[in-house]
Amino acid sequence: MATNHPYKFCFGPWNISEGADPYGPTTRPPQTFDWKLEQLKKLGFDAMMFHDDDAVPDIDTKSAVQIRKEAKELKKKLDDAGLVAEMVAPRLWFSPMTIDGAYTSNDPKCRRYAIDRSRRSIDIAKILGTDILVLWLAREGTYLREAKKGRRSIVLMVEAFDQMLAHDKKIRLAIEPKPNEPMDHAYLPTIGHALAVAQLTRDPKRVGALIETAHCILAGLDPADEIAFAMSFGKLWSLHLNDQNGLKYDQDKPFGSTNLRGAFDQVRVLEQNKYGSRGEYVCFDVHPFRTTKPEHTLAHLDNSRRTFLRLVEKARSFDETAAKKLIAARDYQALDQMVIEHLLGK
Ligand code: GLO
Ligand code: MG
Repeated sequence: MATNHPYKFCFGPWNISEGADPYGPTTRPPQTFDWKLEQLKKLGFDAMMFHDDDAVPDIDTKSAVQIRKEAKELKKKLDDAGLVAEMVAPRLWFSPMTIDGAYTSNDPKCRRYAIDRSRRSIDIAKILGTDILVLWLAREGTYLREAKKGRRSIVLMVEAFDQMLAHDKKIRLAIEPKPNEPMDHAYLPTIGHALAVAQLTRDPKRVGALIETAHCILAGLDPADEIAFAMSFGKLWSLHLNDQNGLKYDQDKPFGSTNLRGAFDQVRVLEQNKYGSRGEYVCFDVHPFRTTKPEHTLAHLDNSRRTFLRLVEKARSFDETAAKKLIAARDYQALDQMVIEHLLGK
């Protein structure tokens, strides 16, 4: 496996999940946060991702002072374990205040709640030592087109982002687009939408993106091209690698599980554009299959990292000179077979 690689890896506590789905209960017992942190370290990962309430549980019931105190305790725990926080993300989809959306709710009280909670998340991020606030805009969209005005929703989101940018001079917002689920249609479904909306904010330089493989596939787009697009703007600040079998519910399969060639193409574009050279992490937003037994509850994370590193080797050993010749001769048929045989190995 590629040992001389520049990559740093992370996952979030939610990636060690218990197997519940909308049709059935959990299939594995829950694990404590401390256990998850210990496993992260043992698996050779470098950082953890945090929702605001992964960092400070029951955040809505706590005072600002209490939140700061608990965030500082967590920071110490991470320091002691030699780990860091990659990002913090406000979880704006669980509370009764976010039923009709967060920043784009039709109720001004709910919009206020979403902005206040985002500000608290920024405070937590600062204490944990990360300048990245991830915004997966789960409920910013509609089930019903007539329920909201699309243009007004964009204005509301930009106003919310501006307030976050004003709250802290250093914070960077990494928008994680996803076209659907839980909404029928999301307002920021692709990287192009995320980067376009960045331009409307008070500080476009501090608004970038996070790409997730499955979300690109759900939008009918090629994840490798989406990565290349964001990197062309210097705006790929984080990455959720996983896999997805076509247009259905969000699957969060292990990286490479469905489309190995697509995974190779993602790794190749990351290598070509030196992802990670500005401190960016490779995160695996993957879940165990529901059928996974408790004793194998970490396999999907370890496997995703192994596959990634194997594909780094494959990207580096790909015969670029031979590929160039085939491209010059417009012999894409031979190029296609060359890629297949390279991936199949000897
Ligand atoms: C869901 C998203 C979700 C986010 C996470 C961080 O589809 O991928 O897992 O990445 O909540 O904001
Ligand atoms: Mg994700």
